[in-house]
Amino acid sequence: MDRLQKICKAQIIAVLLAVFLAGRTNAQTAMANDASRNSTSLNGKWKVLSDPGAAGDWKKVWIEPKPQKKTDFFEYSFDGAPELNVPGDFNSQLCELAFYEGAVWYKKTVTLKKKNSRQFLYFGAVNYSADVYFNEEKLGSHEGGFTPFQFEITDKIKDGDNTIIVKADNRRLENGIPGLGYDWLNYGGITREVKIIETPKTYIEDYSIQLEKGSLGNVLGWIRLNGENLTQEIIVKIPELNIIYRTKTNSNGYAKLEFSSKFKLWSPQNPKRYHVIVECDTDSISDEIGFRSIESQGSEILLNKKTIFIKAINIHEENPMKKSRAFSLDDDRLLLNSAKELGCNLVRLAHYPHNEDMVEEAEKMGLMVWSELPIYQNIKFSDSLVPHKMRHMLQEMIARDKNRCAVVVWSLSNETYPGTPNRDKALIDLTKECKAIDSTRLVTHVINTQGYANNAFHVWDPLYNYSDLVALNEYIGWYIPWQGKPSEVKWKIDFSNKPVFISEFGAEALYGARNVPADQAAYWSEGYQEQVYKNQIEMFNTVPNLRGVCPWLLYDYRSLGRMHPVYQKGYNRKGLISENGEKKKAWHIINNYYKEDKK
Ligand code: GCB
Repeated sequence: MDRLQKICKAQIIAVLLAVFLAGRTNAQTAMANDASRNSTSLNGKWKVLSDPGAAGDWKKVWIEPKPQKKTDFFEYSFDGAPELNVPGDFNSQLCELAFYEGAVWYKKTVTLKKKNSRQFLYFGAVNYSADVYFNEEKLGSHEGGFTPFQFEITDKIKDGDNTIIVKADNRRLENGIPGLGYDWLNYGGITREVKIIETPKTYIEDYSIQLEKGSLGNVLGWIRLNGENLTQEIIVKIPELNIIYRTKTNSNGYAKLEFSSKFKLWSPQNPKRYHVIVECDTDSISDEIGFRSIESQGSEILLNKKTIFIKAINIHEENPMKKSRAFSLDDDRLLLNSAKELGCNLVRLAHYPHNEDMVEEAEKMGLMVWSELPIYQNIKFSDSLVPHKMRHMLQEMIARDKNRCAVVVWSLSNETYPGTPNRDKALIDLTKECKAIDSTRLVTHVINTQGYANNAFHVWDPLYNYSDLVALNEYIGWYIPWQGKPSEVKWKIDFSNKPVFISEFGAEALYGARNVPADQAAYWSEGYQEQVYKNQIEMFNTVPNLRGVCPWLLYDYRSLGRMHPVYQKGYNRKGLISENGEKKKAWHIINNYYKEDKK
């Protein structure tokens, strides 16, 4: 068995194990490249019943009996229920659900026909967990609010009306990922698209087509078929390069792909993508794929073998104008155009995988993507289910975006704490797993445990031994006051030969707070925030091996813990832009910094 086959097998075993142990996660991992499949959209209005008393399970609301006798009644009904738009979070659509964290039952009736092909019910994401019923039968469950999943419904479809009922539950779980506490709004519901995807009986379930690590011309990948007819000839075509590559799948439906060409490489300056067609006898699928290499070498980050300085911005998946979770192309473009205007070459999509189109749009626009798992702050690593949930989310994140060359970083965790029982083992195992599934990207952990005293930083967390970047969050000037001149900060970094990336820094400011003291944090003034940014930029010159920075963050965003009644009003105000699109003074500081040519 070659290495790629082993990786593929390891992936399957990991998924099966996670399914077995996590229990709740028995949905299938979504097929690759869902967007190019024949599908019937189930977006639009769905009937909903909110279930704050958690009564729906024992009442079995997925079964909808109608009163037969005069004395019959049932204490629930979707008839007459309000409707919500899918995709979309429920919090922003019904004012009584504004801060709701619990179950909402969704129902959609769809007219279908039995067919000779295969049919899959596909969800782009449901936050946080989903129980899915089809014609009163439970298909299964999924846990994790930010990745796609599917169920095969080929044999369950009836000619005529078919009913889909979904329990979407965004209750926080002690052993959830994220756990109980996080600094963003917990938008719940069917937050991404829903559709029925049709495929041939034996279809191309998954494939990986990217450059081999360190190579500028050699593609190393694999393909996997699903169905009865697993041994088939495979052809990969890239017409623009006259590539017609042939291979054959083995009895497991698996084939390794390896070919070379002289690619025009994808980069922020030239976000070139090629039309790629993958064919077998029974199926054909097309994609737009870019080719680039990303590596860290000593203290450098190399894109296509050339050193690069990362000019990044943190983004939450929220449309600030609509005050809702972002999901549409318009939402994505609003955020990404703002990142471009700021002068960025990378977007850190914090702190969970954002929607699929966001990644694709970033790729088209020449923005590199940092994709992250919601392993955020206090995770209960010692809970026996948590490592399996982590692996499952990792596997789903990579499965969806592995052919997006824009994704250059898999970020596996943010601000976890070394003292947390089982943290190190769980995250080290996860890192190994990530590298085994995808060896082509940088893998990182983001950490905020460095010490800052007497104007000196000590960066020491041993998790950095397993990270390609020393990615650190520091809020000097906001949560921690300066302890000397920014230009004289001293550094002791215990991992001296790795690129350093300041993944978060910043300060809060209310847009328009200009005629107030700019030297006192408690006035939330734009001037104070601006000064923090000026100081930070001075400090950047002191950081050894600094290879990129990433302000926290692009837009002010909703977060319940931000309770100041005058300045915050439920918003984290560290945005460079207000929720109404107004640029704060600090925006210009970073914009100018990013205009400088940095190597
Ligand atoms: C952090 C977190 C980010 C927070 C930010 C803040 O370190 O990573 O999610 O929202 O600080 O504003 O405090």
